[in-house]
Amino acid sequence: MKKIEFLKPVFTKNDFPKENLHQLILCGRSNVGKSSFINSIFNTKIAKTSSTPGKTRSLNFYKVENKFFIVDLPGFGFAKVSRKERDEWNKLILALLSNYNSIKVAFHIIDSRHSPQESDIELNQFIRQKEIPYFVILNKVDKLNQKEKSESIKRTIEFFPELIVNENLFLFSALNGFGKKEIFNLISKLFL
Ligand SMILES: Nc1nc2c(ncn2[C@@H]2O[C@H](COP(=O)(O)OP(=O)(O)OP(=O)(O)O)[C@@H](O)[C@H]2O)c(=O)[nH]1
Ligand SMILES: [Mg+2]
Repeated sequence: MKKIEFLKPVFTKNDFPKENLHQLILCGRSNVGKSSFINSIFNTKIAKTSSTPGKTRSLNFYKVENKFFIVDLPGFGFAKVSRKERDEWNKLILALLSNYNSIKVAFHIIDSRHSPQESDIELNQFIRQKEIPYFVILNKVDKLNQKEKSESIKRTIEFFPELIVNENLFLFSALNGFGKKEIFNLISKLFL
């Protein structure tokens, strides 16, 4: 398995790592399983997860094989975060995506049981506007049967017609590892 280490939590622009490595950015609504994604893909418990939304409160930088960063972002759409904290996060994420000089790929994680929400649509538009290559990952498919998996794909493509299954749209379960091999191959192809 690949070596992953937790580099540091980032709360302000000045804390961004100086090392100019490529970045895989994990984004999506709170509680969709962004931190669990890291643990599952790298067979580790390095990322803190919680059944209570709002667990990740900083931009958490992980370094993989000394080759690239994975950046685990705080989820959006979490009502209990104060306005001030949310504004700070937004500024920080904007700084990460806009100014920080290195190649980035975004993994937009969505709960496969639900339609994309307004905030997912905004995120999709934002990523596209920044011309960041991105992939959508429908997580928690362990909760779906075959028919529901197909429905989840169909529904997601209705919102984001540019998506094609197994090209830039993947089914995944951090719980039972469904789709893990495909996503691991994708990460290897992109960064390793
Ligand atoms: N059934 C199931 N549960 C999952 C899966 N992935 C994550 N979870 C659960 O969903 C909850 C949220 O997971 P996290 O990984 O903390 O989610 P997050 O997106 O990092 O959340 P924030 O840090 O709040 O943005 C936890 O209770 C996880 O155990 C999955 O594939 N299947
Ligand atoms: Mg998290």
